[in-house]
Amino acid sequence: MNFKITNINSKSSITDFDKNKTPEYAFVGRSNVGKSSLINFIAGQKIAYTSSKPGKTQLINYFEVNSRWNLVDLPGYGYAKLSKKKREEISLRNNNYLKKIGDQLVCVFYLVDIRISPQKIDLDRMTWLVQNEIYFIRTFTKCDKLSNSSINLMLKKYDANMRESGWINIPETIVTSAKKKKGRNTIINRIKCLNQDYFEYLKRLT
Ligand SMILES: Nc1nc2c(ncn2[C@@H]2O[C@H](COP(=O)(O)OP(=O)(O)O)[C@@H](O)[C@H]2O)c(=O)[nH]1
Ligand SMILES: [Mg+2]
Repeated sequence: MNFKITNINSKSSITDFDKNKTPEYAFVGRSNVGKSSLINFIAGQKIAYTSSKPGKTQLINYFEVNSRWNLVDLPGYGYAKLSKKKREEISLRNNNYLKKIGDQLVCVFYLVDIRISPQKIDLDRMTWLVQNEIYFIRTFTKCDKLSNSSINLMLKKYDANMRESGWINIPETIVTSAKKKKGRNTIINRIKCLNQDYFEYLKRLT
């Protein structure tokens, strides 16, 4: 499946001008988790800037796909080498976007590195999404780094940890590797389905 990227845009915040009816899919997670790599993998072309140095993307980057929907690369959380002020600014930028955009934000892909046990910052961010009624899919990255049995073990541990932290329903989950090209079809099919639901919802509104 080839996508046509019809527009690329970077902004520090969204305004009413950015609010329209185009469905958006935002990629959220800690710095260096693999957001830009996953976006490039899904798009099938290098559109987002990737780096082995964390903390590079500090703006909200929009990629319009087939003139129909948007992929949104959000700045990463928690990069320790940035100043506290800068980190707070990024966190605020993310929250503003996520809250302001409204129904147009169809789904957040919340990225977590499959090798790392649950971090407070990730659980807090996912809780925040639930509290703000933002639908998200827990998306594990870099699964090429582990064997299949270790992947299953990490998933089980992550779920157990979430339950211990009070989660009753474990979020929908996708396992990916941009490097080994795993999970693209699952994500694309999910986006297709959600796009369909979203456009039907828009029709019902009019
Ligand atoms: N092994 C492996 N490395 C990855 C994968 N995805 C990203 N990376 C690496 O992780 C680092 C950060 O990736 P990037 O996409 O820039 O992360 P971002 O800061 O979340 O946008 C880079 O060195 C990537 O090459 C993956 O699926 N497998
Ligand atoms: Mg990035």
